[in-house]
Amino acid sequence: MSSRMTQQQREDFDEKGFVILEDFLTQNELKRLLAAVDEVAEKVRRVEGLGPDDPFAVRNALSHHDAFLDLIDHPRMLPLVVDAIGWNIQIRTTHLDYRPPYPEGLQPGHLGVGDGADQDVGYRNLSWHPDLASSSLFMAPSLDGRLPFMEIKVFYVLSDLSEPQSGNLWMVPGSHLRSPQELRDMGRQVDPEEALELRLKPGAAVLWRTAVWHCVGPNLSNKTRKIMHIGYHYRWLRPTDYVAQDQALVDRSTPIRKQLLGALASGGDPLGENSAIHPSSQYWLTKNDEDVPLRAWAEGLAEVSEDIPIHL
Ligand SMILES: O=C(O)CCC(=O)C(=O)O
Repeated sequence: MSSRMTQQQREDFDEKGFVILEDFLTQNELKRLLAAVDEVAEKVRRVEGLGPDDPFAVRNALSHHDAFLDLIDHPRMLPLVVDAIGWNIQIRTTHLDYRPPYPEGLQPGHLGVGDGADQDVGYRNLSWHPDLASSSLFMAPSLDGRLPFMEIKVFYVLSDLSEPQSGNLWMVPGSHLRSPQELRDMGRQVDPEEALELRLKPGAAVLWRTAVWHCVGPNLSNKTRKIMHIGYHYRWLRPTDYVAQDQALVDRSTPIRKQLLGALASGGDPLGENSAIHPSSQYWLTKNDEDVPLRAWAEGLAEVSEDIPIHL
């Protein structure tokens, strides 16, 4: 695999809205991530007073364990991320979802409609949705009613989701090219023929446009669903998970990681050189290339990958 998407991957990304990478994580990476999930799960249960069979989600997961942090600039994934969305990015969210098998007797609703007892007791993301389309987020429709391209996520599968109804992520291929209003008009009911239940083994990754309509199916298996989404968006948008990351974390990070953590890698004045009279947020329009080291990195990568494929 080269440092950029292959032609097939690019077609999948543009037309279906996602690229599936089976066996992406090594066994060692997977083992470390699963150990981290167990460690964080114990902490969450303690803090939130949850039992072992309760589902939970953690946001800003990168701040809870270095195994999660290391995913944000994963050396084999970052080139694909930058190829997909460019270098002017930061982390929007790092999301761990932990979903044990449904308790006996809990009835799931219709797929993607969110009309069941499972939705009522707090299982999340059961309704078909594109990200960012809620009326309290993206309020002005674009000219053609479709969501502009604002972000991508990488979905990492940590537990076995190769069987149906294991809490799989469902997607409607190509739906990023349709308008969120169409989904609302459909009463959020998607013809199952149009939808795809991603059946993936531990270690798989999916690079996806979050404008794709998606939902989580019920977990009727006997295995806990353990997954992560790492969301990347443009630096001039506001992240979900943080206003500013912990300074000690930023201080111990590489320049590229600092950028991804939403910090200014140079440590310069966030309002630019003339902050008193003509402030110009460097988070919005960067004048100093040192604040966005991914730019030079991406340019170097583009030169290298013209001749020499970098094997993943
Ligand atoms: O848990 C998942 O895989 C999906 C999460 C989701 O739909 C969301 O955060 O918007």
